[in-house]
Amino acid sequence: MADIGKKVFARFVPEALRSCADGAPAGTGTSRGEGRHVRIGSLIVVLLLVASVAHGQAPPGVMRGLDGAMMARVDGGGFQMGRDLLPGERADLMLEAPRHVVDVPTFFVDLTEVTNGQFARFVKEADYTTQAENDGTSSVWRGGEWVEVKGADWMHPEGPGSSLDRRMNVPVVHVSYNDALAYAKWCKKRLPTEAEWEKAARGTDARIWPWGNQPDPSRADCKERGIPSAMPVGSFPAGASPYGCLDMAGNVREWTLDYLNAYPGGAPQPELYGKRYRVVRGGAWPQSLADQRSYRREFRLPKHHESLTGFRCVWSETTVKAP
Ligand SMILES: [Ca+2]
Repeated sequence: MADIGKKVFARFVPEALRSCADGAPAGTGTSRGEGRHVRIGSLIVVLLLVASVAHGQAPPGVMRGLDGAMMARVDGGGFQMGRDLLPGERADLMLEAPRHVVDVPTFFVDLTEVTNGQFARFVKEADYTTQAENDGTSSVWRGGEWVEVKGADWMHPEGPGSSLDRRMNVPVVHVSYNDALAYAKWCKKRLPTEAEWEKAARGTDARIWPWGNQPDPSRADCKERGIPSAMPVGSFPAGASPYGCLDMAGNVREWTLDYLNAYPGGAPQPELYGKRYRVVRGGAWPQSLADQRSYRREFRLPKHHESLTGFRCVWSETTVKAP
């Protein structure tokens, strides 16, 4: 534990110190007054880190990544992944069964989805062009259906005429799996494995949603809540996971690192499983709370991009490459 603390400290704290000196990370739209609070908050985090590492202890549970995102520590150990089949359910139609224990090494996970402000900084510094921009078109969820819109991309979420005005703290969308990988590589992080994502969302007590086992529309941007868009990240603090991760139910659904494959003991589905689809998790704002259960698995082709899917990143001492 002490080793990982020192290595994460070495990698993250210099950037946190720069953030203290420079103010808030670029693109967050923070005002001067808010910037002072960010600087004070960052300084407190850094001082806590210095104190804990100086005493040879593991770092506290939250730190700042190279992209400015705050990250929560998820201690290594086993958790219950997936769920059991209910009476009458067909195993060959249920991607999320059977429930099984997965041992996950310690990692750090973004508290929120990657925002437009953070992605804008990446695009500027890396001179990056997304898949949707190259394609010249993307899918927009409009009026309860998918519409293919020419000119829709991360900077124009509803197509030409739309913009990121007042949306810099809203999750970036119209990003493919490969776009998400590129962002993660830029800030020396990676996408979460499915197991990491699910553990960050539901902890170790096999709960259904990040906050517990009761469906509660006040805790997520979901269909039942009735908000017709994604919201600024962290708008539902009562929906935090056991590790403090926000919007893991709803807002935008999130790419994970893994291909869609059967769980141990799961029924074969040759038309779905294999090196084809990447898993997305958590559901999006037009989806019901049932679709936002933390064990639920959706999947998309890695080149896929549309207005409801974004991502968050993780960092760990162990190297994990995309399968
Ligand atoms: Ca989400």
